[in-house]
Amino acid sequence: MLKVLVTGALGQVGSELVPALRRFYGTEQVLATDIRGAPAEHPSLGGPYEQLDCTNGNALRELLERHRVKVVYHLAAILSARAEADPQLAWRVNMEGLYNVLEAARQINAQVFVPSSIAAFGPNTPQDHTPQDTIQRPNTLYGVTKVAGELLCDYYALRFGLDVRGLRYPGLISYTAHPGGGTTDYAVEIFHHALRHNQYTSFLGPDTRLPMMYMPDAIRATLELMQADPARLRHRNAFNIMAFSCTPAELAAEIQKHRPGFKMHYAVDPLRQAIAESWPRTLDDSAAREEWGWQPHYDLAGMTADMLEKLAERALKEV
Ligand code: NAD
Ligand code: AKB
Repeated sequence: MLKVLVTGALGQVGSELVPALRRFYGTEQVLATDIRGAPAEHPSLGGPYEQLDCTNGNALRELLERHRVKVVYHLAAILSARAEADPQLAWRVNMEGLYNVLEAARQINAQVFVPSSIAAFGPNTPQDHTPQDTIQRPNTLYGVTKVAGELLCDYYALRFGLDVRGLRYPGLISYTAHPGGGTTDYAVEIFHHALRHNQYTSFLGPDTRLPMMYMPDAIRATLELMQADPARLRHRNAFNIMAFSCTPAELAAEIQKHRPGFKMHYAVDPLRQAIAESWPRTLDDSAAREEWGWQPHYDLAGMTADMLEKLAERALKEV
């Protein structure tokens, strides 16, 4: 059986990817790791777990060899807003961590998944229907590490034949774990505030349009890309994907259809607003559709209805 290792498994993506991988490969086949010690309860627990700092190349290599790992999902990263607060840490985790993963995987010939982001684009990238292959001159440290990471993955594929694949995730919306310090976090926070307080103060302005995706679509995209026939993949790495695109005002209006009393306020954070304004508004994801059959299932309305329902169910269980 294939043995799988996930780095950064306690984060927003890992909290849903680890259970999905365990359903697919079997619980004992998937080793969840994170720099944090195992918390008392977490969706990524209930199976093998080890503490691992991905900037420690020796520890990473030792773990991959000891468990005879065949596939690595490398999720450990410092996201956009946190990276601006501590660029040195972000460089170490996002670049040294990625280099360690690629090097260790090369030595044991493991398959690797590496997420990139819409942050890999910058202010002079075409912002509407952003092409798969286009100008990438981001002005955030997070974006710089994402572009460099995409290039490093391409290099390992070309130079060493490593089977490394990746997606440029848009803002991800989910109810299982809280987001880890990004610019699109408002689109998750708004749901928690809607249910608890019936109001939310957005740190992005009302008309700030960004590409988004509901987590079930992101997890399915990840698994589908990793299973895709390599002969059909012309890009392999850094595929544009999106499900829908919305502004804070449009998301609030969608929530109001379910909760008519919901009130939206705005207190714009200049740092995160500037980051958001440097990113695409919509993406052209035709390469993903053509090369491995990408199709989103959730639009803004479907995602909103499901988020509100799932969060309300969870709140009832907690009472
Ligand atoms: P997150 O911040 O929620 O989780 C990252 C995890 O990495 C955390 O659990 C953290 O403890 C761990 N970590 C930090 N430093 C580490 C280290 N040195 N060693 C090991 N673990 C470490 O992030 P996420 O949202 O789960 O993102 C996963 C990946 O997807 C990242 O590459 C991110 O850039 C990318 N991505 C996420 C989104 C999104 O909206 N969530 C969008 C685009 C791209
Ligand atoms: C962030 O906002 O930093 C992330 C991302 C889009 O990469 N959610």
